[in-house]
Amino acid sequence: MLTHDKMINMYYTMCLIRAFEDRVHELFAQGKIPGFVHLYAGEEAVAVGVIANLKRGDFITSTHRGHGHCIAMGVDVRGMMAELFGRRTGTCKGKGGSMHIADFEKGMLGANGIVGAGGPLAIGAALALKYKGTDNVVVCFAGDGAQNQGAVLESLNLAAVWKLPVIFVVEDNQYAISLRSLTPSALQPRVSTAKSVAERAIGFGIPSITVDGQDVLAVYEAAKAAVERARRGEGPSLLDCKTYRYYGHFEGDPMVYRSREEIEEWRKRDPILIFKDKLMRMGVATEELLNQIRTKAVSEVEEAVKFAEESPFPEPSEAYTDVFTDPYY
Ligand SMILES: Cc1ncc(C[n+]2csc(CCOP(=O)(O)OP(=O)(O)O)c2C)c(N)n1
Ligand SMILES: [Mg+2]
Repeated sequence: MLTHDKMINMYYTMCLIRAFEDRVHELFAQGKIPGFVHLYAGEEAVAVGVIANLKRGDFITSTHRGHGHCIAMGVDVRGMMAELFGRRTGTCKGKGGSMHIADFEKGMLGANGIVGAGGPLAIGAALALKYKGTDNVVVCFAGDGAQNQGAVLESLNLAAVWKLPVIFVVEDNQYAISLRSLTPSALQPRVSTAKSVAERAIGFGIPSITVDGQDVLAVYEAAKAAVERARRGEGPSLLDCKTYRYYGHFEGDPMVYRSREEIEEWRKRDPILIFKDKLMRMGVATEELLNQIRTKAVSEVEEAVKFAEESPFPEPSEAYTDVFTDPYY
């Protein structure tokens, strides 16, 4: 059972992710953030609902849209913002940027610019945990588009064969850049003839479930069963979470492939508003308290922006430290 404190905490984390992403959207438009940025706003319930089931020693692998996963794992938002700004105080000393934030101490094995690359990393980590004989688990977050990458399909197969403690979490936001991927549509056969990723998982011998990705409590419950199964040593599961991203594929995306009406429709089922309504109806918190929590999240992000802007850039003499490319190659 979720305690009231834990639910309030989950609400705060969702608000913190939203505040972070909304602010980054503005900062990017102002030209303050270099590189590519993919925002998670709209998908908060997935990261928070799943990660609320994790404990110390568990790991996650992430995607190019990884800020929400980082924040839900407890990565410091000041370091994250500084990382986006390319500053020395960033989580990865300003050298990774949005798509390469990793914080091993927190169990966050890294955002990843390579679509589907989290699959092999997750099963590698899970194999290590199994060897060590712990009851820790690994969550592999990946998009709907990533589900058709060979590396992900091989990871599903190996995870099932080796009975690894992995939870595959599909963030089906319906688009892979501008292509409608697995969601049934006139274009569906261009990508896969399977009706859904959940259905396809059965073929690998992996139990799966389709989840309302806008309802954090539904995600929490589905993930709880999958995490418990993995901790018992019974192997992997897959959660197919239906969700939606509010901003473009990347910041700067003209979004010609979807309508304003479609976005408005999804915003009506906003995960933070749905949770807020539930918390009030369940008597967990008053509207006043929930509004204060949201304001607190916004100020935490403001502090992070200040911290980032006041932080120095890395020294040029450190350009080749902590990076894995050969400067002479
Ligand atoms: C191996 C690889 N192929 C292609 C790309 C280019 N790319 C970046 S994001 C993306 C779409 C990913 O879609 P999805 O997995 O649904 O994630 P979403 O962006 O919707 O969160 C593609 C094709 C890449 N980064 N890596
Ligand atoms: Mg997608």
